[in-house]
Amino acid sequence: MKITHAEIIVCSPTRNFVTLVVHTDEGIYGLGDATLNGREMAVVSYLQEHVIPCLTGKDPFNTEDTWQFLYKGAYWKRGPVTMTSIAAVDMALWDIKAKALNVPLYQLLGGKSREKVLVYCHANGTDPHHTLEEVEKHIEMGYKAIRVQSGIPGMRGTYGVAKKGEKYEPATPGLPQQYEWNTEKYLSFVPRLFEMIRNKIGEEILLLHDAHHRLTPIEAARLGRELEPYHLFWLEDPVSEELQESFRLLRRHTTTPIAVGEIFSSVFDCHLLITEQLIDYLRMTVLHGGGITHILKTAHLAEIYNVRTGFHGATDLSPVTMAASLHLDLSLHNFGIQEHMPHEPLVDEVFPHAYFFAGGYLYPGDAPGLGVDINRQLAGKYPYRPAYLPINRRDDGTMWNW
Ligand code: KDG
Ligand code: MG
Repeated sequence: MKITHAEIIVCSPTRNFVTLVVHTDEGIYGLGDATLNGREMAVVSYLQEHVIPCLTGKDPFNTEDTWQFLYKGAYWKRGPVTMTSIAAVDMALWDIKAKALNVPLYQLLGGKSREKVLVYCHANGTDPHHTLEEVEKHIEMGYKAIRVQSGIPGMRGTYGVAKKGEKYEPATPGLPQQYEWNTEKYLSFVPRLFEMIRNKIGEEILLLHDAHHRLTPIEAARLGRELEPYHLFWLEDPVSEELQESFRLLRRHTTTPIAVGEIFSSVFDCHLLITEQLIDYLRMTVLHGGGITHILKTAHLAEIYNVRTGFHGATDLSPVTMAASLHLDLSLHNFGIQEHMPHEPLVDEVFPHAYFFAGGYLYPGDAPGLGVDINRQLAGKYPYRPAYLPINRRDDGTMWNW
């Protein structure tokens, strides 16, 4: 089998997605997600100008060699644009291989290690009362694990919280929206929020929280320690990820489990975190972490050090990534949990898929390959719209992590 050509489909059915379609001389094609939220066209250009011309004539079964060709061959290794582009090709090739062999992808990744994939959803409220309502609503929907984010009294908006009644959507058309940040108000509020939620719902539901890179290590240590009585499943992105060593300080002070990695591009962003056992869950995804080929290696390293996976699954990752994640989730021994932020119905229509949700779990389905397709005609009706992630500033105007 040979790759004949590849094409990129950019569409915006409620939000932007970049999809790579790799075609072969046997008529089988594979899909890869290439969406880098807020920087979409950089990946489009990288693929179009520098990657697609090199794919023609390659055997799509040689996933390892093609990965190394694109990684080593670029000379400029790593970085989100490069690794997202490589990931898109890698996903598409694994999709082709599994389709050609007429098996669901998980069969090529070790088969089933479990029957179903535990997921967590988002409960985002404008205030603690609304947040509790959202938690209770999601418990009724069958979720067994819930990420809890709440508006903070005295602060105008915070990470993860939309206006009441609206869905949370970080990327917005136009120039970046500005949010405000106050560490002191946040730190005194969050433990009280979790105390209230635990008192109302009891111990059974798993609770998670995302600090979205905003604290210093010692501030994060205080938060982790004060949250201990409420037994979080994880505290995500407590500090900025660039400095792996900073997790040593945090780890010394708290038993609250730590999750990190949705912005990681490769194993070299987390080798220290894994080998020193500074984290409990790795959030690096197939999409931004170099594809199935590279995630497999990273997850296997993590397994040795008792670090489990918790793949990023926000709505800016297309159903192609969700499918790839679910095949990995089903097969990796050290799977922990999968994020599930359901796409809008229109997105599911543009990307018809075999995976489905039932009773707090996702199932990848048994369609050959990834089990996702793209409806080109429908996608064509929703052209790309430039959109940005928000930015964040402290009360005095200092730029902060969003
Ligand atoms: O594009 C950025 C989002 O994917 C990110 O803000 C979502 O933090 C996030 C999460 O945990 O899902
Ligand atoms: Mg996050």
